[in-house]
Amino acid sequence: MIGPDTAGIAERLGVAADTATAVPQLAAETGLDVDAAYAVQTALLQRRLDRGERLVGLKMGLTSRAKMAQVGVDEVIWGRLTDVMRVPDGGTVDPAAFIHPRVEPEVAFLLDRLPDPGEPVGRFADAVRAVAPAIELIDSRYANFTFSLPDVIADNTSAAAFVVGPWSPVPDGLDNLGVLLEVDGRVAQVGSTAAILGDPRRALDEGIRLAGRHGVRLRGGWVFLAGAATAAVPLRPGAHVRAVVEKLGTASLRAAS
Ligand code: OOG
Ligand code: MG
Repeated sequence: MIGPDTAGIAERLGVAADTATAVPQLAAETGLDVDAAYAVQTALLQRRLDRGERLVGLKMGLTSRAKMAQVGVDEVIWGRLTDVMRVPDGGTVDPAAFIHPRVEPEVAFLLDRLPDPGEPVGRFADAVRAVAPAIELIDSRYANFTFSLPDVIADNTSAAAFVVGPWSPVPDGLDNLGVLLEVDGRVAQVGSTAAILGDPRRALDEGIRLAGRHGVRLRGGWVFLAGAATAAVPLRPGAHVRAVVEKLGTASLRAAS
């Protein structure tokens, strides 16, 4: 049997992102399973590397119940971050460059010394140099922000842009810090880092394990997004967004009007 056309699907999703034009879901129609979907994601990354982007990290998706419930997919997933997706803290994005952008509050890790795949992380503080509040801007390339598990994996887990706030040394506990997402000074979402797999440190074990299955090894110097602690909210033109994580501070982003 001929497998799904990985390169063709990656091209469709890549063009959808480049032109901010939604496409219909394609996993069911093309027989894409989870493994093939990660192959599409790798081809999408290659398309970015071919035009000069650099791989700078990895993001986890659906590590919280709030996120799983919002999109109706209940498996932890991971995707790739490139330098072009990074927006400086306090920076501005053009919402017209995206299809239906949403923002969500996250915790970022700056990776340090990573164990080999299959080895336990050991001391989290050895593997992670610093932590920061972060905002992820997600933008599903599928119409109506609706997708199946292989669809969202193929679409690089809706990754579109991210902001990392000021780095801090790893605090003693990361497992129960209050998280707020504010839009124009009003609280839009409230949560806790406990929502992220019970403790965002677990997201790193999962990232090492799940990416390792596909031959991807995390690297020192990479940014690692542990996944959103709350549901995402639509990013409207002109909005000012802040993610506040207790003890870690604030990351912010503006949408041009
Ligand atoms: C999938 C990406 C999920 C997170 O933090 O849970 C994600 C989506 O919601 O479109 O980035
Ligand atoms: Mg996210």
